Amino acid sequence: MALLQQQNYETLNEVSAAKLAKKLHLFHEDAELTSSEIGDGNLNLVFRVKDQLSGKSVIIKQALPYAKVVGESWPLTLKRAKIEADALKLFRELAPEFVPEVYFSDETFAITVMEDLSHLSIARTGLIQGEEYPLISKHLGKYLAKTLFLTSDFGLEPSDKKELVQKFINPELCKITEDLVFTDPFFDSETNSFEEELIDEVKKLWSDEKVKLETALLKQSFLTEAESLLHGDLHTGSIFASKTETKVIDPEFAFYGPAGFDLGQVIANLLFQAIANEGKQEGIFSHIRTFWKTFTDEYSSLWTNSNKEPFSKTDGYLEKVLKKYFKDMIGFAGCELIRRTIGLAHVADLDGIDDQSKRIHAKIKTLNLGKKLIVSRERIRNIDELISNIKDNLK
Ligand code: SR1
Ligand code: MG
Repeated sequence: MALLQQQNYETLNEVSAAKLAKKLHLFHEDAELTSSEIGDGNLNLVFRVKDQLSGKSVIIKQALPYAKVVGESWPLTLKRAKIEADALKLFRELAPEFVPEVYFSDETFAITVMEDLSHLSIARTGLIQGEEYPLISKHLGKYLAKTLFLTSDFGLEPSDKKELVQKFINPELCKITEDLVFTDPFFDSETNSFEEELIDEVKKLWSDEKVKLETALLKQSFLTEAESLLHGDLHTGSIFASKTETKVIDPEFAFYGPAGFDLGQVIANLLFQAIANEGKQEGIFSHIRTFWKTFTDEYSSLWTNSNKEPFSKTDGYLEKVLKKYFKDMIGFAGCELIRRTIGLAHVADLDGIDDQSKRIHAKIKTLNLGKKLIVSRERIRNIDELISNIKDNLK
């Protein structure tokens, strides 16, 4: 097939995706391949190619030169496919049990060929349907302890870390987050989208100088603090799960940023479930506790056993670092709650509430909780205080 000998990008379709898989010798030459486009995200094409004889299958993901969620009017760099493939490979080295294997990637065609995880469900969809993932919080705590510690100045020699910072410069995708998470929802911007019943609450937010000041500081942290290689978009739509397994996918937003950003996205996206369904609150709070405890236990053990920084044995240093991550996590979670409620790219947890008045009520709670977390992040001292603050806000 000519595809990979060409110099120029071309969009795959179901037929050319299957041909590509054959050309890459991912299947036996007698394989009977079927191919279907299964992408339901905001940005990319995703094909599953399967051999009907052996049952073997792979995923071929291709970046489009624009944001699918908006259309061709929003051009987007294809370089993100290389960032994603490189990040998947690195994260798999660091936390193999939680990351799919990459079989092949090509920068020109913006494709990544990887392990098919279709025996698992997208965590957001599963959670909405009432599935339970008893190990997801433990797994995510371990995954983030490893990826955040081992890519930081504590886990790497400074020159190795700087090489990675350079490799993962990702200005266009960072700009999406800078705008859609940290800016647009706090102003009357064209990208925002919300029900008219929310306008009074939204106007309150736009005129809340305290929330805006704290959000500006969180945005500054996102812009300037190259602590660790982040996934950068770690919501429950970027996680495949079952009762026993958890896999983190889609790191196209990866870049060096503040560790608390990934941590905060995880807890905010769990919180959408607690807000949408009161009956699930205790279960979600328990997940958030487990997530933070596992993260701090694993991170502390890496700190003790694998730290490259001579100051790491200094009394109180680890505690200071974890305290900073904790307060950043809370603030970034607040921003994520707000942006997924009134900005661009909502979540099905809230938008899927059919009853209009329940949905509006849930969204108002989300906005208020988001604001509360942003402004009180410095005062909340530990995970129990965080949960009790959240409970008070969801009453
Ligand atoms: C234009 S991209 C919109 C959102 O989709 C991605 O998953 C990120 O969350 C981004 O903010
Ligand atoms: Mg994504």
